[in-house]
Formats: sequence, structure tokens, C-alpha cells
Amino acid sequence: MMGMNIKGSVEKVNGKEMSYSNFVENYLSKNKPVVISGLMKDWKACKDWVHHDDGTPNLQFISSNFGNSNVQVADCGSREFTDQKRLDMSVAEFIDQWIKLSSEELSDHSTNECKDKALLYLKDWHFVKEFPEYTAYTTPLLFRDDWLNMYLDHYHMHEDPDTYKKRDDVSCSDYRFVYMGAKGTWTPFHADVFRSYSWSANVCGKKRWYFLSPEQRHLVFDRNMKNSVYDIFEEVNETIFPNFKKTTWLECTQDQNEIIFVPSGWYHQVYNLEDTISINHNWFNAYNVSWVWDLLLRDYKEASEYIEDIKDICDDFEGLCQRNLAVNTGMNFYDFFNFMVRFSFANIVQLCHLARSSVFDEWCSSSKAQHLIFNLDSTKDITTKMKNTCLSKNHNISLDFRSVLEEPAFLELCFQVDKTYAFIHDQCTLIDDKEKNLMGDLVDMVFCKLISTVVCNPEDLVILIDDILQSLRILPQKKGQNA
Ligand SMILES: O=C(O)CCC(=O)C(=O)O
Repeated sequence: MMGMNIKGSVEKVNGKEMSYSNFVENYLSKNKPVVISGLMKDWKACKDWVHHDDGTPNLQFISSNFGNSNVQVADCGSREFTDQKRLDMSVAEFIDQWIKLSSEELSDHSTNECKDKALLYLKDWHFVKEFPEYTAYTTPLLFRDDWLNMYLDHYHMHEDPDTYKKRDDVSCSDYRFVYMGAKGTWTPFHADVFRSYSWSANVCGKKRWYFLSPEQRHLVFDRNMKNSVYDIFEEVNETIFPNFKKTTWLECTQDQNEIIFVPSGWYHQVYNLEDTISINHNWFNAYNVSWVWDLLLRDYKEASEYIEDIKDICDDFEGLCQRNLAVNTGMNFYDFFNFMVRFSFANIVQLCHLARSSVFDEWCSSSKAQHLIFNLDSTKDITTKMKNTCLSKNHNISLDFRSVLEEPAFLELCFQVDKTYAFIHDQCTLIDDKEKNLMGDLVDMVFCKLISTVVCNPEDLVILIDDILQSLRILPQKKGQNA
């Protein structure tokens, strides 16, 4: 860490003593990193994947139970563009190589011969998607308000199956991962996908983290703001990165059974100080969804500038920019808008149920109702920012409330949204009977006129949310006053 200015350590707190609102107030809404203990007590992964005598990974257990899974493994010694080179192999092959390398390391200790061997790091293993019935862990309450994974459990991110099928099948199925690597494996300097939040839990081992706040982002880029530093411990070239010397850092060592919260847009570099297995999720919600849109807009501008010179000869320049955006960033404007529309509809359905099922006029002051209203308010803010883009000009977008309500995936999304906010706010779920038809439920409601709504552009969504919030907030009050 020669020459780097470490200004402090990431705070550590006991998760058993922290309420949800405390976490929101102090970390989520402030976008501040924290290490939390006490949230992994009953995880099956912590029992099955670790040797309890010495805390090392139980590689035999993982290989014999999940060895056939095909994964991507990073070669920590080889750089490929902005990341490490990736290799495809089975989990069993990866573990065989790990065991072989560590036994050679022991026998070659005096000769240093193992220095040239590749240090392999299994990353982004979609473990929950592949082994849902095993239930390796349960997501702690603090991280449950996860719009991204809730949506991806029922919908694909990309609407166009021909263009994106291959990518969707594996890499975009969800953002819940297992990471496994020997001591010395590491992750280069980066900020997370979509500028989402992430949490990362150490099932065994120790990690060292180095953090740079988003306010200092400009200091780690080259003069054109195109490329950022890859490895903060390499000699950073001052001519290319003239401002790097001005950076200030937070550091921390994350122990076994601790979970680190990585806020939006914070750059970080990570080292496994011991043989380590971790579980991590990327997610976003009302507090950081603006980061996602800001990134999409910035990446879109970059994508269109990059191919500016073919604009005049290109039949569908806009379409090409959006395809490139989806490939490079992981989603494009249309993917994001479709997501926002469906997620808003699901929140609206929940609010309608809450309003109808409550006998009290103050139904909308319950923490669950307030959360749903907050979600819709933030969705409205983001959608307002989308108004002056191609989304307003494309006449092929059409999401009507009635058809979406009839999608089986939407029904499932509604159940999950209901369960999630009931769990967070310790309230009962509203929709008990899976066979119940949501349409039928809504028919007798004053605001069912909105069922005929068709959303064709961001403006329509803004109007819909405004309309719904106004009706829902005002109607119960009026009812009370009339009674
Ligand atoms: O554990 C690692 O090696 C990297 C994890 C990471 O970058 C993250 O969770 O955002």
C-alpha cells in the first residue's frame, strides 16, 4: 500500500442489534459501506462447506455434491481488457486443480517452483439458480428489498429472445453468486454491475477490501475518462492516471461469518487472505435505482459516440446503440423500462390490496404501505428522467395493465413482492390463495378504471403512478370523512 492514502476503516456492527430502519437510515440511504456480523447463524453453507476443526473449505463436499456444475473461473495472473481472463470448467475440475496446486505448494515450499502456476478463482457461480432446493442460505432481512433478483426470478432481463438468448440463459439469470478461491486470489479494481449495491458474506476465510468513494471516481481514470486503473498495487502510471495520487481510501479485513455491504458506485479491489468461500448478491431498490439509470445514460452516450461515424450509413443506428448497450452494460433502455413498468404495476397491485383489505382509514400510514408508496415515488422520479430519450419516440412499446395482470410470471412477481414487504415489515401476506385471479380482486375497486391503462412511453408511466397515488391517498380519507 506504498504511497496510498488510507483515511480510515470500514465500520463494523453487530447485525443482531440492528433494525431494518436503522440499516436504511445509516447505510443504505447514506450509501456508506459497513461490515455486519451475526447474520449467518443458521446457514447450511456454513455447516456443510467448512471443516469445523480448522475453518478451511470442505472442497470434497462441494465437489461431490455440486461438481458437475459448469462455471467460469478467473485466472488471477492474466489480464483481459478490464478484467481477468476467464476459463470454462466444471466445479470438480476447478477443485481438483486447487487441491493439486496447494499440495504442490506445500512440497515446493523451499524451491518456489509453484510461483508460475495459475491462481484460479471461481467467480459468479449462479449457485441458487442451479441448486434452489439445497437452500444454502437465506438472504438476511436487511438485503431483502431487492428489485433486481425479484424481477429476474420471473422474467428475463432482455425482451428480444433471438438477440440475447445465449447471454440470458446463464449470465443474466440472476445476480446471486458463490465465489471460491485459494489464498492469494483477488478481484481487480472495479465498481459493480449496474452500479448496484452488493453484499458479500464470508462462509469461510478472510478478505481484504480497499474502497474508493464515488466522489473520487474521476481520479482513477485516464485523461479521456475512458479507462480506469486495473490493479491499485501495481505501479500506477502517472502520465496515464495523473490524479491517482490524490485518492484517499477506506480499508477493512472481513472475517469468516461477516457480511460486507458495498454501496452503489464505490470502487473496490479485493484479496482473499486465506482460502475463502463467499456468497454475494447484487441488488437495487428505491434508494439506488437512480444510479442504474445514470449509468445506462452514460454508457449509452459512450456507445453512440463510439459508432458515430457510421450513423449516416446505418439503417437503425438507435437499435444498434441499444444492442451494444445491452451486451456491454447488461441491459438497455427498453429492458430497464419494461422492468420499471412491471415492477411499478406489482407495487400498485400490492397497494390496491392493502387499501381494500384494511378496515382502517389510516391504512396508508403502515410501514408496508409507506414502503410501496416510496417505491412508486422513486420509480416516478427515474421515469421522469427517461422522458427525453428514444423511449418516448418508439411507437412499438405497449404494456397494458390488463394483459400484464394476466401474465403467470406477473402473478408470481406479485406474490414475491407481497412476501418480501410483509417479511421486512413483519406483517401478514395479503395474497394467500395462489389461484386467486388478481383481476377479479381488483374489479370492485374504485380505481379499477386504471386497468384499461396502456403504457407506451415514460410519460404514460409517470401519469399512471401519479393517478394511482392520488386516488389511493385521497379515497380512504374521503371515506372516513363521509362515515
Ligand atoms: O470477493 C471478491 O473477490 C470480489 C467481490 C466483489 O467485488 C463484490 O462483491 O462486489
